[in-house]
Amino acid sequence: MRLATVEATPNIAVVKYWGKRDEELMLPNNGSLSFTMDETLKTRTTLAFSPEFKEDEAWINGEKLDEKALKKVIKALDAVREAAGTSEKAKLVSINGFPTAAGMASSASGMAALACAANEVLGLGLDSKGLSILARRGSGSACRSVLGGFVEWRRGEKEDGSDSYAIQVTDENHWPEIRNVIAVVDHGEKKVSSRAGMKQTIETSPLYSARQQYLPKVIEDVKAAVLAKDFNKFGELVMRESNDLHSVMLDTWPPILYLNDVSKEIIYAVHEYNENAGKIVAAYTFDAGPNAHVYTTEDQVKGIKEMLSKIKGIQKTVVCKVGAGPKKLSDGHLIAEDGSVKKHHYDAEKNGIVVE
Ligand code: 2P0
Repeated sequence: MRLATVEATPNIAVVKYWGKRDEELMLPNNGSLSFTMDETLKTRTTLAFSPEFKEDEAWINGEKLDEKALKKVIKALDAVREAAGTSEKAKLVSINGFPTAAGMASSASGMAALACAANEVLGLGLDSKGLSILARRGSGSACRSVLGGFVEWRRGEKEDGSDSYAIQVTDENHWPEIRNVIAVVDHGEKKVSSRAGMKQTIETSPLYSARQQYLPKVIEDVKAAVLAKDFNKFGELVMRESNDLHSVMLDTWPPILYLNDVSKEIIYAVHEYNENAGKIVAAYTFDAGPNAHVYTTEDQVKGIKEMLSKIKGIQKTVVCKVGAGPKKLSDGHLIAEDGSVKKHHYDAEKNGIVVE
């Protein structure tokens, strides 16, 4: 048996991926931009391969995956096996090093960790481009989490997906003051999955094609604002882009509404906060759910937390910095040498992953 353990972190997009041009290869209709988060929200994954394993098995947050959930993991493992030219079955054990109640999607960090662990354990020798393509096969947004800092997922033009991968625009030290104040509004399962929702949008939203036309310019403008560290410009572009995404979701038939009344309160409160500041110092962005990610700078965190504390319905706030990307671990494996799953859990008080 061979194994490797990697920790990866989620990324929060400021220009969003929504819609595929190829569902099998997970190729997007548009490019996207994100910041990779720091270890506040890490996912640890141990991946093992052995000719003795009879079938693929996976455990996430201590629970063995059922057939339906396992399907997504097997699809990612098949892409790994294809790259490695092996038919060996795998065991995957993964845990989020943050409260599950944080309401954070972990598919990006999980699939990025899987790709990086596969690279190590099977000796694939992939560079960041190869890793990004492999992670993309597991989940589109995961292709951005193989890199730290500020990341661009290039749409690509080729049918085989060989030019659709993420590149680092700036590393985590370029704009170290950037923070993401996450307002956890709801941690329940979403009603419509991203995968189903984006498909439905492409099929039914008349506004979607307009979005596709102007996104390339938005991407260039956001990149320029980040490179110039111009928060005022960055913030406006980010909020307008989030609103645009949620407009096409509402324009979908039947409509998809991820924002709830608390999300809307946050939107109004951020605009009021900026108005009082006389410029844009805080910028909300929402993914496929009601939780707000308020991008800001370090000096504003206290004020923003105060502002959010007045809104009823926010369960907690979590503050993240920009992170450096995945990390290989030499110990702390979640699988023992005999192939059994080690006892492990997340300790909220110590804010860490404990392996017995
Ligand atoms: C993003 N989202 O760019 C956007 C914003 C949700 C809203 O990427 O089907 O979980 O696995 O490729 O990556 C969510 O989509 O979907 C997503 P699949 P994924 O972050």
